[in-house]
Amino acid sequence: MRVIELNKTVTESNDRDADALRDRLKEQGTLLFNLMSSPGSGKTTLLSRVITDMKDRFKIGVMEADIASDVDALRIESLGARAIQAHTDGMCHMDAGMTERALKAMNEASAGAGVAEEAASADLDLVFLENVGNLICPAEFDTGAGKNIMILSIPEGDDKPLKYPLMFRKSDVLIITKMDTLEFFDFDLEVCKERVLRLNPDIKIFPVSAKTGEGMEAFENWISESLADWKA
Ligand SMILES: Nc1nc2c(ncn2[C@@H]2O[C@H](COP(=O)(O)OP(=O)(O)O)[C@@H](O)[C@H]2O)c(=O)[nH]1
Ligand SMILES: [Mg+2]
Repeated sequence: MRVIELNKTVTESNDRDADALRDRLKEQGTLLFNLMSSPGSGKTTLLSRVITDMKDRFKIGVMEADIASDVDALRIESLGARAIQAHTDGMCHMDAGMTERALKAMNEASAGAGVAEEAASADLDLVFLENVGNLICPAEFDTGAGKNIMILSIPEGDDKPLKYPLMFRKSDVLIITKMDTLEFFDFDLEVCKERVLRLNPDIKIFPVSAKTGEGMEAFENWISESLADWKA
């Protein structure tokens, strides 16, 4: 597994870098999703199901950002997606420069595996960045993604929108996952949705279980529609 060590980007403006990366990816027709959540809420499991369900229709790449280890990238690669593990030098988020370097390294690794270098990034339809697990710092840095997705899992509780409002405000989509565990927790789905919509009336909410597959089709349809809009 290719692992890239990323230090903090020293640049005048992360927002400007993010806009430039987004424009370049749009020209290529590659849609980058920034996936954010607490550790253990189910990012890698959700991505695994998306890859299994969608890899025959779309070329998919995944960048796994963590402080250490390569377990997530290995899991993803075994499913047939292009993958790279990025280590963030202890940092709790990815910025746009780090995302750009991780993308380049992922494409170079695949170029080495027989894909021509220019074609390496241009031929991907969907790229998912699994951001570092926490609900605070990733929300503060634009990565250059076309869409921001956050996950809240049932065991984390329905009060998280009250405690970490910024991430809920910044996200285009909220996945409420581990729906198969709803009966064991005092999570009130309707109360949670109301709290989220008060912070962000435009957010789309998909309750799913990545374990049973419940609700996944609606989320995957949203991914396909978002890509069609992005390429239009
Ligand atoms: N019951 C249940 N468990 C899940 C679901 N999604 C993930 N998990 C479990 O939650 C744990 C953490 O998942 P993982 O995908 O590694 O979380 P990440 O740290 O956010 O990438 C693992 O034990 C998964 O099997 C789900 O929909 N339902
Ligand atoms: Mg993970």
